[in-house]
Amino acid sequence: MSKTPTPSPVDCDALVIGAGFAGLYAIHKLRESNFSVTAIESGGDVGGTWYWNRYPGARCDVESISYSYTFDPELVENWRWSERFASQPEILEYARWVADELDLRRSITFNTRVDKAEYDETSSTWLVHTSDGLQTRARFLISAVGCLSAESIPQFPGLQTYSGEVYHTGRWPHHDVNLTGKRVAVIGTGSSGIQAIPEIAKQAAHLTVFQRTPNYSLPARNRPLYADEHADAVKNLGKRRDRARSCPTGIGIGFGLNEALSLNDMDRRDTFDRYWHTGGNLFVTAFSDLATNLTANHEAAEYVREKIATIVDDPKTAQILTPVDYPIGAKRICVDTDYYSTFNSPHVDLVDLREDPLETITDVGIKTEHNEFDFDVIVFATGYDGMTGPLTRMDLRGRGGLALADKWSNGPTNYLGVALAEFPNMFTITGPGSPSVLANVIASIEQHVEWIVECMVYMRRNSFHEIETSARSEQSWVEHVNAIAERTLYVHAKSWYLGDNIEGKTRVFMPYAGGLNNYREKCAEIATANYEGFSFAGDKKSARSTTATTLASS
Ligand code: NA7
Repeated sequence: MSKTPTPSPVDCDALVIGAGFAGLYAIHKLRESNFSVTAIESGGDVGGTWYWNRYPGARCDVESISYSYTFDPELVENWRWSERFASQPEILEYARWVADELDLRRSITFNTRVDKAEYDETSSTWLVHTSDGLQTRARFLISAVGCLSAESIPQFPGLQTYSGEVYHTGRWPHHDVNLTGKRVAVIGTGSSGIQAIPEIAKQAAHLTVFQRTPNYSLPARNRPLYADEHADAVKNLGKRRDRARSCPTGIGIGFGLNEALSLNDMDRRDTFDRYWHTGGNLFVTAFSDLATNLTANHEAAEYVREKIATIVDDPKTAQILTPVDYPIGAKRICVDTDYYSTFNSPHVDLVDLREDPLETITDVGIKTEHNEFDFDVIVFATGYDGMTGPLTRMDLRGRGGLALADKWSNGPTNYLGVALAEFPNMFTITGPGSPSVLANVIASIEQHVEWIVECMVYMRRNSFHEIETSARSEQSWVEHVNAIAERTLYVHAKSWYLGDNIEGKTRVFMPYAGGLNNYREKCAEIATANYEGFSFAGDKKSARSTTATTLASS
């Protein structure tokens, strides 16, 4: 970079977008490192995903002990999860508690959206426009918007004419939704639909599920979390944290050591039985090659298909619910409580949209090619514009007014999943190109936040006021991310990982599939090499005085 623009005063060192788990830790870490910070949150409270996803049955598919911050031993000791897999209300309560414990709320503006943020090249700052009509100037823009916050309702013809109640799982109302005695439709059988369907079935007079693609779902076998498990998690925090960081999944448990086909049929089945009865999504890690070898994967898929056939009474329904045309785990694996058995209830029906496609939403319900249905309520469990949507839905503009949506029109490009060429001084926590959704997202968040803040400290120490990556660094990272994805079975299914669920979205595998451990190492190497792949600009004197001004207000 040739020019070294003079920094101008800023309102804060960093503006963080979002106050979910990523935003909360970013605020804390930035403040701890003496950066002034303002966070903008569209919701009325902290929690992000867990603030919005209030649908019946919403629950985390990562075990509570792992789905917790690890950066502060006191937080680990003083919060006691009640269940093995925490429910949405409990996780939201945890986020609220953390915000209070660390006094984070004073840095957050709630019920406010970032509408636009533009990089000012003359001052190396971001000017952020928010829905309250205010503008905030910050040296750094840090996105903590999450990967699954831009909900998607497909534009079904007639949608606007429907006169009943309409809900999306990811924007479930904050008031009570009474489904008792109602005729309810659920469209979508991904993780959200699969969690919601058994709970909705308990309330509704009649439930009709509209399925386009069947999913593999594994029993959660949720249960109370025992006191000794909590005590062990506290006592062994250091070890747990190290293990989580040095394994691909970010939960301290990697893939099994054996290849699936190295065992005879009976031993392989015993292993699958063990995982199936233990519950949770670790079933897909039972063998070392389930994510990379189609033949090995077929064995696991067949095992689950057999289970579906034994749980579901009606053979035709079982057949519709059985995935056959993609490997297990290639779409995000689902974890459920009583999903398949719900279809044995006489008041629950399944419509196979592959056989009977949805034509229109009518004023009273849904019309498919062969049938018409009346509903009091339609629930869209139709997912998200994953990974890129939360970012491109804001009007983010880098150098020369370049819009992020234009830069990413052919798929996301960035460096390490954390920084973008032409968008200096901007960082994305768990952005595309990082492990994020393929690992324990809390471990991913902690790693990203720590890396970003350390980078900012490095800049302060060296009096740099601008950091930017290059198109070349981006290209090499994107090629690396794609090369890893091509070696996995993820590319053998249509999924939101590839943007398949959003019409017109370029098909690119977005997350980094090389494992959190390898990713961490790569990030650490780059930092140690003075942030190889980035360039810095700085004016010692003015950069220092700007920081001093803003620190005074923190
Ligand atoms: P998902 O996993 O994207 O699931 C969305 C579901 O909606 C899935 O079954 C889709 O079928 C279905 N869908 C989407 N568009 C349509 C249309 N046009 N017609 C019919 N059906 C449709 O979203 P979730 O909210 O369940 O889960 C998202 C993530 O949250 C999950 O992976 C976890 O990480 C947590 P399709 O499979 O596309 O045929």
